[in-house]
Amino acid sequence: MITSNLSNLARGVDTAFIVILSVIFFFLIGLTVVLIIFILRYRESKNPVASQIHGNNKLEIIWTVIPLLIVMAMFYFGWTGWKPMDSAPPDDAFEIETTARMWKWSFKYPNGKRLDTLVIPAGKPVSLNMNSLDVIHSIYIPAFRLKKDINPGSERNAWFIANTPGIYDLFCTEYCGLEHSSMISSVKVLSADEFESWYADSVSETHIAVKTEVSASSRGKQIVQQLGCNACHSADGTKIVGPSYLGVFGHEVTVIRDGKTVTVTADEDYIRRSILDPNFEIVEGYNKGLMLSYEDLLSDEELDLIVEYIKSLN
Ligand code: HEC
Ligand SMILES: [Cu+2]
Repeated sequence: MITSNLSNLARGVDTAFIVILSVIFFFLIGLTVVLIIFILRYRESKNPVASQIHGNNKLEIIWTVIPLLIVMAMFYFGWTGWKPMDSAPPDDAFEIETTARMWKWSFKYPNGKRLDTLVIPAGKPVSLNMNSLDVIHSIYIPAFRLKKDINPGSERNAWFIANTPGIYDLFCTEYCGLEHSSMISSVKVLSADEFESWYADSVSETHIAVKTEVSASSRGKQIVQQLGCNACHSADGTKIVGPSYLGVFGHEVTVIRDGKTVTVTADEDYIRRSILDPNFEIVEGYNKGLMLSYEDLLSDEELDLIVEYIKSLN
């Protein structure tokens, strides 16, 4: 079968694609052949005097009706492929809160689990309730033929059924700024049984795979990587979108607070405040509103680990 069956949406999209592509190829080849025949048959040496033709109703009707039927067929397949994407999710759909922000995906499950990859059961409808915190993003899972814009301030839904266990790409397909290309993640489709035990497993309560054997600062580093902070911050002194973490801790930082320039010492509270309420004070020379609060993404323990990491770079 040429059409994919990885999700309930795939066949409709592939069918429309193949129908349209076939029409295109038919005309590409047909017109090229006719062109060559005409060049040979009516070239000047064979046909020195041009013949003048004045209208032909039969031809006019034929080349109006046939293209009309062709475009109506394309419309039909396009419509039937798109319709299931626009329908309301079934009542038994598994709902996942999907949040897009510059430049990270976050998937929150009904039991509080939170991850940056999408883990779902095979053969069961999954409904993504999607929201953007900042700009327009667009979710794209090519294998499932799923693609939908996510606009800040209005929740949108996308639902589908993944048929086959496996790992598939998921990314943002709406150019959303400097690190747009790092908004890449994956979908892990598990069999229903595997999903049940994964879902019930409380160890991976959040997306932070905290390993207890390693030091606090390297666990903090892991968290910072997983949350996507490094899209905007470096650890080597390079300015990206935001200041580098290098040598911030314990130093004086000039910030704008309520329109006034003040100097503060970057202590633990300052670091915490910078992460939970980034727009309370803005580091001089940087833009307001780029960093958004991570309050709902971090536990207190994780926040402490991040502070340890930034301290360790001093
Ligand atoms: C979209 C880009 C972006 C992301 C993602 C981001 N930040 Fe920021 N961050 C900024 C900008 C811009 C500033 C400077 C303006 C300000 O103070 O809010 C900043 C400031 C900071 C500061 C204060 C630094 C200083 O030199 O005083 C800290 C600490 C910080 N961010 C930590 C984090 C952590 C930890 C994360 C991930 C959980 C993160 N940031 C994610 C853009 C970002
Ligand atoms: Cu994006």
